[in-house]
Amino acid sequence: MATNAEVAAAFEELAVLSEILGANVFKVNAFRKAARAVESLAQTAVDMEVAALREIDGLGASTAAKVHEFGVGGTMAELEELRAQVPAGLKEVLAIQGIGPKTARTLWTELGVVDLATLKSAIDAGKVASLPRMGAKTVQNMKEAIAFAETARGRIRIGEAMPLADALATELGALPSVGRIAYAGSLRRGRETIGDLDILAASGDPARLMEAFVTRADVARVLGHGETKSSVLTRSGVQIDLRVVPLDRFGAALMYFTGSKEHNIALRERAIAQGMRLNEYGLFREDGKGEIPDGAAPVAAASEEDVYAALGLDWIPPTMREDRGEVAAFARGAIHPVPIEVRDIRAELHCHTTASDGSMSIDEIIGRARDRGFHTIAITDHSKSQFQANGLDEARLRTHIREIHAARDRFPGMQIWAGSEVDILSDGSLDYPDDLLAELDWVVASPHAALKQEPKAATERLLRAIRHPLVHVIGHPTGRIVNGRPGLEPAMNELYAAAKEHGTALEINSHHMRLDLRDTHVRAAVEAGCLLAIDCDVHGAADFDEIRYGVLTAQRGWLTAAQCLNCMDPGALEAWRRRKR
Ligand code: DGT
Ligand code: CA
Ligand code: CA
Ligand code: ZN
Repeated sequence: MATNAEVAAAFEELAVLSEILGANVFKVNAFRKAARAVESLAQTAVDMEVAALREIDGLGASTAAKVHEFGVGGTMAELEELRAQVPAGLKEVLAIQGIGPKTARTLWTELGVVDLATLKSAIDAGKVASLPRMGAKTVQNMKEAIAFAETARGRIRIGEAMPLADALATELGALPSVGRIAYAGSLRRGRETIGDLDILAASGDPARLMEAFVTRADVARVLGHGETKSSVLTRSGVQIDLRVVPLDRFGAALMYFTGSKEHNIALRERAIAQGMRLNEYGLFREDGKGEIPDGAAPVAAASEEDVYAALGLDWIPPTMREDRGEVAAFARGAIHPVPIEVRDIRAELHCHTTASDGSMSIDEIIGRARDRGFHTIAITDHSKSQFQANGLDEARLRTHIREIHAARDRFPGMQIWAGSEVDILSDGSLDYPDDLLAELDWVVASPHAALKQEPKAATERLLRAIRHPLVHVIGHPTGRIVNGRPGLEPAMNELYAAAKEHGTALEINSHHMRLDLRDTHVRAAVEAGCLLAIDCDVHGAADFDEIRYGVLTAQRGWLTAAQCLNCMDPGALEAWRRRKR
């Protein structure tokens, strides 16, 4: 059955395609609104009656009918029509940072750009620069963004891969013959980008499962169709490998296909040193001649725990399987880090309301945080330099502070802080004067502009913000966008040292487009003894769910709850906040 995320993605695609085709702005906005509305719906949209759908804010007669249509047939006729009219390669053009549907339309209709290759030739031939409103700087930015995108080519962001894998596992897992199904590979390890999806299943009727897999509505091309392995390419261009393995070998197979390859190699060496062999079928003991007898029963194979235990190891979380010291750390008896879990998160400390560029009111966002079991929320709308995000000037911020404080009476169980996501300007000064910052309960300071600064200037800029006595957290410290732009490249070690010294936390921005700090930064910051905040940078209700990606990134950096602000109890968090006031 179609999830709300799938329906929302269909509306988003309708919006993009109709904008490329030059539809009027009302129509495009109606699709966008519908996407937002469905995304933040508590019930499953396709289960609802059309009449009930029409009542929802953001849906109208036509979009409600489309939700129903999607529920019945897995697509929308209008979407199929639009897809047929727009060259498929324009998708990769649209994926370039800075190129929106309007620009894509101009490039296509004026210059005949249909994919990345034709865009590059048009740039090289000087044709793009000759378009109206297209300065040399814009073209240069476009060139850099293309070069960056090409290094990421073929890898999709985890926020796109995970919903796809979840939906697939639910769909195929519902077949009566399927005993177990799980995703493996880089997705299970929580990497920020995914090359292809690796799905494992145990089934009493593999032929039937494979048939169901290769004939799914979402399949564009079947790359392979066998008894135990099949591969397909989805319409959105994602490769999915499905392997069927015996149930009593599921653990060994899951370990093998989860990887990483480097982690597997480290385990195989450990097995050999203990007179055993490890492969995708299990852990086997060698005979006197150093061989595995044909048909030998494995020492362990059914579960991952069994295999790790037989190797003298505690079970290693998939997010830590990168051969970065985890095998030694998890040797039986060693004290190893217990990585943080989503359920440990009890506070959201970076979010936006309708006062700047969020879609929720103060009360709605607090209510959503409370419903998640959070005890604390800091509302941090944008500061004045973020005019395109409707950043607040000083007068508006003072009013906003009063309104946020007034909400405390309506949510007696919650700790509610009036904050700001204040811009760190290019020289490291902040976008509000200190006296105003001092009136705020909570200050997240983030870089948003001048993200191509030289490393030295970037280091000075961020250090100045870290040392500022009124700043609690540095938000998305580098400003990078996954598969989008590299962001600042400061001397990270200097930042960690200063953050520790000044008691300023560094953020792991959970949004799958950001994941900033990234996994390797987190690991270094943890080792340096820094405190980290894991926040969702909530703009809409659905953003609270981005926490899973932030937590995966944190786990990859070996972060434990003890070093994370969002895991503190309310009293400890309040005491920590007050140190900066
Ligand atoms: P990706 O797809 O590029 O994001 O990265 P992975 O890690 O998902 O890699 P993939 O899809 O090529 O293979 C899935 C897992 O299968 C990988 O993490 C480990 C295992 N694997 C694949 N090829 C080999 C190999 O040659 N040796 C070993 N030891 N393991 C392998
Ligand atoms: Ca993979
Ligand atoms: Ca694969
Ligand atoms: Zn921000």
